[in-house]
Amino acid sequence: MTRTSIILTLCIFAVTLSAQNPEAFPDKLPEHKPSWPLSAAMERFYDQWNGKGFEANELFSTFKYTPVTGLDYRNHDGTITRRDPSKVLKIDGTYYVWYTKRDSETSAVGPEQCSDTKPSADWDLCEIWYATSRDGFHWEEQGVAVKRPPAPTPGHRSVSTPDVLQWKGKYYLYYQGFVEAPYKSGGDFCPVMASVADSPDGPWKPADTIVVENGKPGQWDENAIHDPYPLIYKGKIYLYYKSRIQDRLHPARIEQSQGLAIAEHPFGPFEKHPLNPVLNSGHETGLFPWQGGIASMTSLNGPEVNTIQFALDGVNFEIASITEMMPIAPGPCVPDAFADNGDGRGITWGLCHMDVKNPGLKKHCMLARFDCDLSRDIHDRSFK
Ligand code: AAL
Repeated sequence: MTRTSIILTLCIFAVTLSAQNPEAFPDKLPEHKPSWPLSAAMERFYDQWNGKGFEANELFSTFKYTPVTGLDYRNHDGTITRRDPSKVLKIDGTYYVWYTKRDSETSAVGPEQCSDTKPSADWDLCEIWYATSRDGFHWEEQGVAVKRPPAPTPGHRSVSTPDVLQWKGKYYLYYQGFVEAPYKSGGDFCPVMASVADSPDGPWKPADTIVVENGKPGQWDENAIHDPYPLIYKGKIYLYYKSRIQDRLHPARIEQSQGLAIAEHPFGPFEKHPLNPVLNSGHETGLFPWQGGIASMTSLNGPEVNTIQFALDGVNFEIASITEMMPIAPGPCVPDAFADNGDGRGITWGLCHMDVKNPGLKKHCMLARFDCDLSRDIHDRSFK
């Protein structure tokens, strides 16, 4: 019996079981609590089982990863990279995603060897491209969305790490605008730019304005404004972004952290929140509307790495669960209801990028789909 037929048989068995015995997969477990004394952990377990408390286990999930098809890698020689995907939008039945794409003569060669044609880092000499899909697994690259503008407009060296906002019938892309090769002067410096289009297929009218500047010297976000991530929340645009706080105890170690800037209009003005940074860990931003607040997939760096965090006010985040996530945080698929601030029901899949680490292959990234159960619909959080 082939693997496929085994899987098919198991699927048929599962469907048959549920069809014959609807109790086999109840969507709500019966109220239950044992009569014997319980430890604190088991009190929490039965509270959650019985739908009390924060139902923190709604934000527990495993993650499953599947490389996407349709986006070629040219034999992994590092000349092509696709990375830092945006959240996925579903528009008229088609899924859209935007991402960083580099197609250069070599893989990244570092700041000393880089040139106008040789990238210093994987995200140097990049453009913002986009792709569409009907199922989230098989994608078709549609072309460039935002090219590098002419110097001296920020982004003339590289535009990277996009995210997308659907607002009042228009589409906005936010991305990092590099004016020099990353690490050339020791840093990964860039402000956040924005572009607008009437259709997700463009054309995108490049904005030559910076919408979120680096912080002033001494401020937590003076070194970088990365990974812009817009969400609609309380009728405003909440733009989360990553920066770095110099770790005073270990100056050689810089910790990633995430902040928030809020605006009434997609091109700003954006006001940075006085409590920034609002997350003390994480790397790429990956957030979604959840139960009237905002949840964050906090991965890769920091003391609270690999946690799902929640803030009812979108600012004061608490750890809601721990989970194993890809080292590179995903850009979640926000349900169709994204435009009206998301329905708070959570997410079940999205896209992320995976570093190609096989020995002998040149450094670059490829896009993958992640599946999870960060949603209120399914009680069992262990995604198989
Ligand atoms: C990514 C993101 C930002 C950084 C670089 C490209 O993972 O954090 O975009 O600048 O790495």
